[in-house]
Amino acid sequence: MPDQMCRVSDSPPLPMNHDNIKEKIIVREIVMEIEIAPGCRYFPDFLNQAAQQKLLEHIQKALLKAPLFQPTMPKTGKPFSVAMSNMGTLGWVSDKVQGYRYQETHPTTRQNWPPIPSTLLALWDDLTDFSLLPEACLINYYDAKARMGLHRDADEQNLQAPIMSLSLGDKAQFRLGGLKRSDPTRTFFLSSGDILILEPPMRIAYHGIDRVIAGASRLLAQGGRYNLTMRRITPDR
Ligand SMILES: O=C(O)CCC(=O)C(=O)O
Repeated sequence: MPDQMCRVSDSPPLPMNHDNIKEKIIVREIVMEIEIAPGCRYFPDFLNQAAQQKLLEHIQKALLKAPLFQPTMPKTGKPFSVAMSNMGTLGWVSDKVQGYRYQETHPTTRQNWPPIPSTLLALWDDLTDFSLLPEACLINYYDAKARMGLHRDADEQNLQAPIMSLSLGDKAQFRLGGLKRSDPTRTFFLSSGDILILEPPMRIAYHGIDRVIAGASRLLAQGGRYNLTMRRITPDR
């Protein structure tokens, strides 16, 4: 990857300053941060094995309450290959009739989404400079055939807030473009335990997942990959 900046820090993460953060995932003593482009910060291998396992348990617990569903494309109704669910006060959904949106409830169960685990809020607090906490944590599940086409995340009212993405399980080829769909793209792999942050000016950059490498990780018994993306939707509340 060209133009990388590599920052290695041996100091512990910043202290938490939000009352609702009770549990904290312990990561590495040495944290590597790579600036892939201004506004795209990559933390390879950030979560150690125990932290990945803990996070997986949080996801599994959330999915008992809010099972994975298969979103469909606006207008065509074509199903996504990625299965999804959410944690938080708001969750991202999509269907043929109403299209892309955030809503407070699961599209099938009609129940509120389970809360975002405090351990994830703590990571947001540690790694972003943003003063407001995320309201949605989208859970993407990729089996070996799933892909996510080039797109940008622009359904949020708050486009100043970063998007923080965590990868668990099989590694995936991530494609990062620019602010225009026609801009050149580059690819790199996201492996289990990696964190990626998109913030202005890359907050609304095009990106996607080209492919998942089956069998790259043994974290998930069934194989595949979970990706969590935490988003702030509203400007303030
Ligand atoms: O799976 C990933 O790493 C990317 C997910 C993504 O692009 C999204 O949820 O908008």
